[in-house]
Amino acid sequence: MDYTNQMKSTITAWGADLVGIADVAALAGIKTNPVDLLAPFTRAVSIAVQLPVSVFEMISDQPTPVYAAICPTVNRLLDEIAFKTSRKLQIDGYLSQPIPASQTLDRENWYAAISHKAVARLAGLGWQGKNLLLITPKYGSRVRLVTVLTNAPLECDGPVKNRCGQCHNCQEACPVGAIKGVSTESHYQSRNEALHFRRCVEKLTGEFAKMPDIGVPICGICIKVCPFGRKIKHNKSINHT
Ligand code: B12
Repeated sequence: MDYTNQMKSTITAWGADLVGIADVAALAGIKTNPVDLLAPFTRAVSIAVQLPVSVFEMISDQPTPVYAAICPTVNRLLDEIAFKTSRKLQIDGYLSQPIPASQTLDRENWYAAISHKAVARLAGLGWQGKNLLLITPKYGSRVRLVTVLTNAPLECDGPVKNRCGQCHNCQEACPVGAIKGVSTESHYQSRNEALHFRRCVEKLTGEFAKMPDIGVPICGICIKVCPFGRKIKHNKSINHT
């Protein structure tokens, strides 16, 4: 097996559901903190972990305590996988840097070190949907993401086609009408092109995060109603009588 596939199967064995490689050159122009974050690197490894479908099915018009508890658990798993990935790349002789799964560096404008969604899209994990999130063909947006930057000579994957089509489920379901319903073939030029961004931020930070047993700015409604990844296979041999 070549080095890229070896790395991908090792990362999968550590608990990742999806792994792809983005060419850092394709990220030219993206906002990063610090501005020269990408300078020493040529590749970005994008890693996704799926959340249980049932967690989203329990959400109606607000996030649930179960969802609030699971998000940090998945972030911890992602951070651990990213750390181990980075460590292995370093042992193999390459530079590497994990970017935390969920760390906001600018709380006024809501920016992290780099957008995991942008990396994931260029690594072929999915497309940027009308809900502004990464939508994967298999799990929809029911995944959380992490990124590892490296200069290892990994083989790159490429973006996949946007499959939102005429679906407007997320736009119709958003409790504050934040989703504009605009399609993109690649990615939005600004968050405001896809969202009434402040409406989303205010609902999540001003209301949902202040609810008892929630405490974090989460929602989950535009994830739940997305048709991608919603179906699960039932084991027909199980007798429920
Ligand atoms: C701050 C933050 C928030 C803020 C601001 C959200 C926002 N839209 O920026 C708040 C608190 C509101 C929030 C809300 C949510 N968040 Co949030 N959030 C983050 C965080 C920590 C940073 C995001 C950031 O820096 N955005 C910067 C903007 C500019 O990036 P962007 O949204 O991707 O959009 C631009 C780029 O993608 C760019 N782009 C895309 N491709 C390319 C390519 C090139 C070459 C260039 C130049 C640009 C480019 O174009 C877009 C417009 O400029 C990330 C973790 C991370 N490091 O990515 C999680 C993250 C984005 N959040 C996540 C989630 C799930 C949510 C929520 C659903 C809440 C929840 N858990 O229920 C909502 C969804 C809101 C929505 N519909 O967008 C997940 C998304 C997973 C997925 N499947 O896509 C992430 C990745 C966390 C994770 N580790 O998984 N979040």
